[in-house]
Amino acid sequence: MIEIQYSTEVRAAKASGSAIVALESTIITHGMPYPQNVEVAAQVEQDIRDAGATPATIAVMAGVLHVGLEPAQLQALGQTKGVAKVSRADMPACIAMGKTGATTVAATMIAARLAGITVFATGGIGGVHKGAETSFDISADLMELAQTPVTVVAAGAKAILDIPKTLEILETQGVPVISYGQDSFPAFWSAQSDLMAPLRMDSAAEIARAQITRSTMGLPGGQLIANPIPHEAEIAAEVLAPVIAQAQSEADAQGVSGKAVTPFLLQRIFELTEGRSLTANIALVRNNARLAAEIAKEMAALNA
Ligand code: PSU
Ligand code: MN
Repeated sequence: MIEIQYSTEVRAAKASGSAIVALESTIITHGMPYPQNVEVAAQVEQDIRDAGATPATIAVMAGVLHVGLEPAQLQALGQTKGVAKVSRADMPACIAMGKTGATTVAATMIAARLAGITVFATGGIGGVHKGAETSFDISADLMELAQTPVTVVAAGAKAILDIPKTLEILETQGVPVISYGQDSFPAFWSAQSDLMAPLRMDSAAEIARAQITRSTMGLPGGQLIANPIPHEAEIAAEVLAPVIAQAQSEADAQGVSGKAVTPFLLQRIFELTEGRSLTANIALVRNNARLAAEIAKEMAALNA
């Protein structure tokens, strides 16, 4: 077995069988600037505690897989420059080479499964990029959802992605895509979109039962919970469309490719909206953390 370093609170929660929510670290190192990244990460952890669950932020630090970070470790990660972004393909190499890496949705799911954690909150997942028909750029997050039994709570997918194609891949891979409390698939900065979600659930208990039923049937994989952004934090799609188009055309012009694409687009959108995108991002991540805590509590009760 791979060595896992647990934080004090996660070790205690595991010992008592209480609810734990995994959190990714790419959002800290590649998704938001310092110092807001550390402030938001700590706030999201506190939201999970306030909701009665234990947060487990996941990262590789100096070759050790951490599940739960102590406050000083979170600070250190948030300030380190040039941290690698690690997904399924690079996490084992990062550990083997003794390096530090921030985990994507895919890598966080893998670590959560190793640690026996079944619920994970984030902002947005990776997906099928615009122009994927020529670039073939499809996030490993989608294939991870098909094979690793973790329920991922996100606010839908960003319009930097081709959302219809992202939903098609998830369907092909047999991943349940469940909108929480509404019929349409939320579009990250907007609560509503004109796409229907394949499934809808209105309670954390249903979501927990669906994941457990999936595993009991011998089906591998998790589920994607699409939780709409709170109304007061929404940004209209018309405001963001030109910003996203500009970020995308800069990425194309500069030949940005591979795993650099998503961080490049997120950074440019942050700059072009003068931080407005960040305010919305914070509100939706906190909202996802609260729902994930409720799901994790239901799972813990069902597994007790
Ligand atoms: N989408 C967002 N915010 C993010 C990411 C995606 O709206 O922070 C990050 C997540 O860590 C996600 C990763 O798992 O980017 C996807 O990268 P890629 O497209 O290279 O797989
Ligand atoms: Mn990619």
